[in-house]
Amino acid sequence: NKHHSFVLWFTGLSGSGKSTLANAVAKTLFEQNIQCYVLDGDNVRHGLNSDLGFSAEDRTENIRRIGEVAKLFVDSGQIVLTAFISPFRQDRQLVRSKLEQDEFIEIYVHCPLETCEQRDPKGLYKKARNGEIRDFTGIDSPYEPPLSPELVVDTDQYSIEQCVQQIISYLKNKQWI
Ligand code: GGZ
Repeated sequence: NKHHSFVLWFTGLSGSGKSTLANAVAKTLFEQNIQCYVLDGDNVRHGLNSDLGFSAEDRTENIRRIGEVAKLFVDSGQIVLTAFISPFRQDRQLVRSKLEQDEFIEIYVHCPLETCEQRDPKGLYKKARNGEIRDFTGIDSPYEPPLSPELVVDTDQYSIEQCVQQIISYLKNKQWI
């Protein structure tokens, strides 16, 4: 059962819904007997990248390594979903440049900062506003939105289920799944 291998690269602010979406898309793929794997902060920043923090340099190195790992997955014939803020355009472009056309699907998880800040599931925005955390994306560290992503999903206007369907429809339309 051979299929096209690719990376679904989710990018967006903390609290925009990247991990939730990536895991929901993965669940839908599993239900169709399509194997895939989700890379996110939980399995990468705590392991492979446990030496990295949130300075611009460390974020760039974080994304570079994740890009290399994603490429290994693609080379091994897998579908991989990555859920990292990946705030810098140039860093995402570097990952794209290491993969073939049609192997890098950039998904901009769009959600206004105000909404992310209201959600604040881990209380990190509050800490960033209080000055307890420095270099927090959207507060005192930049986020550069994609200029021409393959997909934009809006988690402020649409439900997770609707966003998942948008992504699945895109992949079906390409006849990749
Ligand atoms: C942004 C931070 C920070 C700072 C800790 N800035 O909502 P979360 O908690 O679960 O997701 C955020 C995660 C971001 O890690 P990434 O590897 O995705 O970032 S990057 O792509 O920029 O390298 C947040 C938590 O880590 N976190 N400190 N200062 N997010």
